[in-house]
Amino acid sequence: MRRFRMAFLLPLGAIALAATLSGSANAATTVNVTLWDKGANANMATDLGMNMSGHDMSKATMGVRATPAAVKAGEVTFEVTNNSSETIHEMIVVPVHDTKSPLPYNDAESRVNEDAAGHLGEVSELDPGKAGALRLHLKPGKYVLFCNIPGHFANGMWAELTVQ
Ligand SMILES: [Cu+2]
Repeated sequence: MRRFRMAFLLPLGAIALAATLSGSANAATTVNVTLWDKGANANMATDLGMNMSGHDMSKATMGVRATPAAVKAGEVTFEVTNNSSETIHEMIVVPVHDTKSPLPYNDAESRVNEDAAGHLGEVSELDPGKAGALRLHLKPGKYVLFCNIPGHFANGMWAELTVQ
């Protein structure tokens, strides 16, 4: 009798575990994104975009903070808040095809070339204090979240996201 019960219970346990795992895989994933700056009079760096020549991110006077920095593949919701008191910011999502190369950049406009970079979606031009959301279906890989108001990306306004 005892042997029978054990044999019967083990598969049930396995089914329960499988249900739990698939439940967590389907759970909504949210990335909280904060767009920040040190005020409209702060210095603007011109070389702090991802894989540009500058590397001292402590000089960035604006930025993108994304938590968590790594999420599971699938549906991902970005909840984006512009924490600036006076400057419009936005968040654009593109895939990173080469972790060592800069994004395609238009020097004359001081902006990333969004189409060439593979624009996946954005929360466009949030006024100071405003919030918006974006939902994307993301495959495993590296992505970058950045602001493409002229000059902002090169001033350090970007963050990486890993999708596993
Ligand atoms: Cu910005």
